[in-house]
Amino acid sequence: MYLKSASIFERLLKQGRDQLQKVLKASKLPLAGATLPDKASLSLTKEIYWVMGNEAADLDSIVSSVSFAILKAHLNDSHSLTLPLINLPRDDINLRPEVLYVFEQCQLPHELLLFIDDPLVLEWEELTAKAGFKSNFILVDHNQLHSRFSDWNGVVKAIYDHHVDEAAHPNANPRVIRPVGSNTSLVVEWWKKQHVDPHQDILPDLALFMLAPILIDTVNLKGEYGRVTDLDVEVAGILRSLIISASFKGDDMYFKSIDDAKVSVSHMTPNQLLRRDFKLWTTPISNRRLGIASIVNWALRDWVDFHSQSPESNMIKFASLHNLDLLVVMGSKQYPSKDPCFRRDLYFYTPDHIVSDHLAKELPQMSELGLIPTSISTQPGFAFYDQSVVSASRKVTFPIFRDLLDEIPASKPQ
Ligand SMILES: [Mn+2]
Repeated sequence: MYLKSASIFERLLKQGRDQLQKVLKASKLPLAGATLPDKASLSLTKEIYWVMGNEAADLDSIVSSVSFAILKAHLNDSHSLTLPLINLPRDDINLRPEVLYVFEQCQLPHELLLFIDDPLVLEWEELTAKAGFKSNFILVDHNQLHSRFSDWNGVVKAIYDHHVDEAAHPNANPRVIRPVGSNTSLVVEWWKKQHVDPHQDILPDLALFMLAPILIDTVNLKGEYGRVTDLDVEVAGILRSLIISASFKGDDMYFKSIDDAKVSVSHMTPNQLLRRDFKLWTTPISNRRLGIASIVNWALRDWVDFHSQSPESNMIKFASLHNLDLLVVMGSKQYPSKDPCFRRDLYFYTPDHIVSDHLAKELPQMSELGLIPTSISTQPGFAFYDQSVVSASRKVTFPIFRDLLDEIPASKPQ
């Protein structure tokens, strides 16, 4: 049995939490007047480096930071502790099913990760803000520390990125910024340059983990999309040769399964479904708040199938949370065995009965949408339709709803 990255990962994250707790305890947080940890207590700890990807926190960013940290831990560096920090609130990882899928494939327990809203991380932020304590960063997949971290007294020690150079942090060393297809390719390149023991390869499960963003970001290494570079191809070849997982059936299958996972929504809560791709506007004349949630790979009946409940209570909750005058939900789904195989439905909720009456009267007349009422709700304020013009996306529906809302004078005080 080969060593698993998961065991390095688990040890690293556990050690990270312990070290953070030690530093925080030494600084007497969260008591008022936090003090800088004294030398004695600090010498108990290794220096902490946060390795962090960009704000979009996509697969490439997350894999870059996690794999860099695992590889660094594998180097047995005894002076520092490099901890991956996920640039997301913890709950939002569920909005990235392809990321969860890749962690699962590689048997890495993503629950152990540190996210920006974890209590330990928030305490660290408080410590650095109050006590002038410095935070070391290694930036991956971006090259300018985001202003969100201005309270962290951030010192950017190193950068590995494939975006346009924003000329920030000139003292970072190394400062590798090169336009390759996937940032993860730069992490593998870094690993190769460490001249570690040639027998100390990247572990098989970590190779599988790192191959994922390289395939996704280069569209399966296909040249015609103009994303792939020689380094990506070379690195993908190295990683592929290290993978021993029986479930790995080659690039094409792996690429497709990650790509499929992207549109999988069955694990999401109703609230996550609604906010995953949600846009909010204020109408120019009537000054109403209009929100349209688009849900891919989702049909109205899935509410009942997945959540054993009708959508009404979820929609009322969501509309009130965002203070909406009108919530529109657009579902779309592929049915491989049906004709037509791509279908859309559209439904709305409004707490205002004048708006509800107006929409119920006008919407079925809109030939751009081809709405056919379905008799799914008898609750006031709701309407549910099949949308026969499947090409009409939110770009089409937004101006229709905006104009319909603006046809009714606002009834509430502005
Ligand atoms: Mn990237």
